[in-house]
Amino acid sequence: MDKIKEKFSSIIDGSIKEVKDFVSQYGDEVIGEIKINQLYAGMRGMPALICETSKLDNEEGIRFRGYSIPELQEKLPKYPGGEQVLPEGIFYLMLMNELPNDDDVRRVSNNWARRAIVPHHVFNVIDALPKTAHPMTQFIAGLTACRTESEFQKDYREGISKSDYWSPTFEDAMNLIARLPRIAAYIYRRCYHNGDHIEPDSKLDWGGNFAHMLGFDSDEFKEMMRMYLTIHADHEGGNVSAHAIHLVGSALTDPYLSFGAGMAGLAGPLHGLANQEVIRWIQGMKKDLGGGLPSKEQIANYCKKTLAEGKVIPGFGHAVLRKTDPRYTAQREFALKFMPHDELFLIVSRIYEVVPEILEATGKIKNPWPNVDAHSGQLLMHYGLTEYDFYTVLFGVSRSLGTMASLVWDRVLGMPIERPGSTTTELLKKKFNSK
Ligand code: CMX
Repeated sequence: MDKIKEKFSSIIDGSIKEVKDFVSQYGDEVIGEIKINQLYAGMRGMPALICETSKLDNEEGIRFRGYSIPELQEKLPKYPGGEQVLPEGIFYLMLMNELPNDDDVRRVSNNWARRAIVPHHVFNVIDALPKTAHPMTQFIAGLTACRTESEFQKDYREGISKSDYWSPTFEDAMNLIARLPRIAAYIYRRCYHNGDHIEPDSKLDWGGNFAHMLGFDSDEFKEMMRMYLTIHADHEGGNVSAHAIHLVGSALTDPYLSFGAGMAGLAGPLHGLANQEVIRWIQGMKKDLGGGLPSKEQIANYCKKTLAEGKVIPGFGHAVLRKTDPRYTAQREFALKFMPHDELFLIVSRIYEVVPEILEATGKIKNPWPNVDAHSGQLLMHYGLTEYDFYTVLFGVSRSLGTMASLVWDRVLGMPIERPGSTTTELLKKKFNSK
């Protein structure tokens, strides 16, 4: 057993007992009520899931195992000589519920580098798709093709006991995380660089190596990638991608297919695909206005036009958050430091000054503030990663960190198959009309 797994296995018995004791003591307590309008409104605000890795506060934003993004920027280990924290660290924290030290993150990096070999048929599956297929289609095809390697699926067929499910899930989760950058980079180079692929550099960290395989070798881009992969890692359990992974995983589907289900959710424009939509929307605005830095008034008019056409302004709003997303702020701080005069950054900043007031004036939008996707494309465009159809794949690579740590915990805690009840409008009407 490798050192990370050994350490993880040493903490799980205590956690299982803690949860069992808690549920047996407080299992009948009530934590909320369900209103009819919540059933018709995407279950907003309904506490219905356990997700140990992170928790979203509507005013403050995300906390990973209790730590906010600014706190983690202080506390997590950084790449030697760098200023941005390593995504390996946030994974370690979410998995172990403990802050890592430098050795811990180095061990995670090395562990993933050892696991990173992608079986050849995965590339063949991707190559069978036209290059014009959306990168998320190729990503889902590639990562689900890795299922041939699933330890969980193999052990289940061989009759593994329930209490050991976590172990092959851990193996699959670690292998999947390790392999995703290679699969993603393969798609990127295939679609946009004539299939001129770049071999991994196993001496680099997970994010640095990903940047390298994409073809971006500057230290600054690597730092940006580490930050990007860290802040997108998890957003509690109820968002579409995390929830889909948990839900599908609850049927004891292996981690590869479960993660594929989540990525199908991430590929929706109201969720992760919004990161590409933001850049598409800004480019549409620039085209309409003939280029250059649009004035506040021009941005306002373009927003109003978008709304009048019955479309959303991508990158703004959130189902839970009610303030500027701290993931937006982290990216803005990075841009202020490394590219304060970049024209697209100036546009993104101006949009931030204009859009909330316009959205607020509609009277129906609960959160007029920017979310993570309002900023991420700008950073990538700055460094020349301009093929925005690819952006959601980057989000997906990062999202593996939180969702795979969660899935391992689901198996540790023996989370049962998820099966909420549903009702019909007819039945509800009968119940309440008779009152
Ligand atoms: N532009 C225009 N209208 C918006 C809007 C926006 N950015 N955000 C919300 N609205 C609208 C909703 O479509 C809804 O309209 P109807 O009542 O006509 O259906 C109304 O305002 C109320 O919505 P809400 O309760 O404030 O928001 P929801 O919880 O329903 O939806 C979200 C949240 C993110 C889907 C929505 O704000 C949105 O569509 N934003 C733009 C897309 C986006 O940036 N998504 C990325 C989110 C982060 C992520 O997952 O990556």
